[in-house]
Amino acid sequence: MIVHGARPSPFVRKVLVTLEEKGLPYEQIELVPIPKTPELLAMHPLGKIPVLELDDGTFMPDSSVICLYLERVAPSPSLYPVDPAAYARALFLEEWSDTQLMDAISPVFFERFVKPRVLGQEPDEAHVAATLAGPAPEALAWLEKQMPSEGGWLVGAFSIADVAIASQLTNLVIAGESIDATRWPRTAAWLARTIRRPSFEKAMPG
Ligand SMILES: N[C@@H](CCC(=O)N[C@@H](CS)C(=O)NCC(=O)O)C(=O)O
Repeated sequence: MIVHGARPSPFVRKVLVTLEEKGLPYEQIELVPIPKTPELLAMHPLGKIPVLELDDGTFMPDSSVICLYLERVAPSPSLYPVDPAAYARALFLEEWSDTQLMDAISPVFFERFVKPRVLGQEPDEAHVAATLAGPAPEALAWLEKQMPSEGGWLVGAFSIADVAIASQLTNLVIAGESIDATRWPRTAAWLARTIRRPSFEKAMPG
């Protein structure tokens, strides 16, 4: 299998961590989705990353779809709870992460990483400050309430919920921010625990 995508993307990271957790062999080919080339649009109708290329040469878009596919390909270790309600909660936390959390924190990463490194533009620190003053802490306050009290993971065993949310939050770290342990102690401790996993260590950009 080949993962097409750029390692700094949180959605690509989700897929790489899932592959690592499951011990599946893969190759990764660096692909930045700007501009949306005809080649990229042929692989993904929305021109986004990641795209998983299967051994038969077909392309599978969307990190959530890819992770569910990988769970079927390699059911053990499972990243999806068996209990129906826990399964639904893990999927909801993944969805919240991919949409709400992404929107709340991505301006920091966009200004400090994508603009200077990909677009050759100056970061807008006012945009960063506004994000860190409003949307980001609102999302982190909600997330803190979902965290386990001592150790452990978001939905019982380590799951796709942990993979998805940590894949987003690591981009705050890459952009030079940290999770304030005085405001969000459970989230800070959980993130530190999560990114120490070998899967995250291997999936982070070099
Ligand atoms: N729901 C998609 C979101 C993927 C996504 O938005 N990827 C970003 C990179 S982090 C992208 O390709 N952006 C380019 C664009 O939206 O034009 C998934 O989970 O794969």
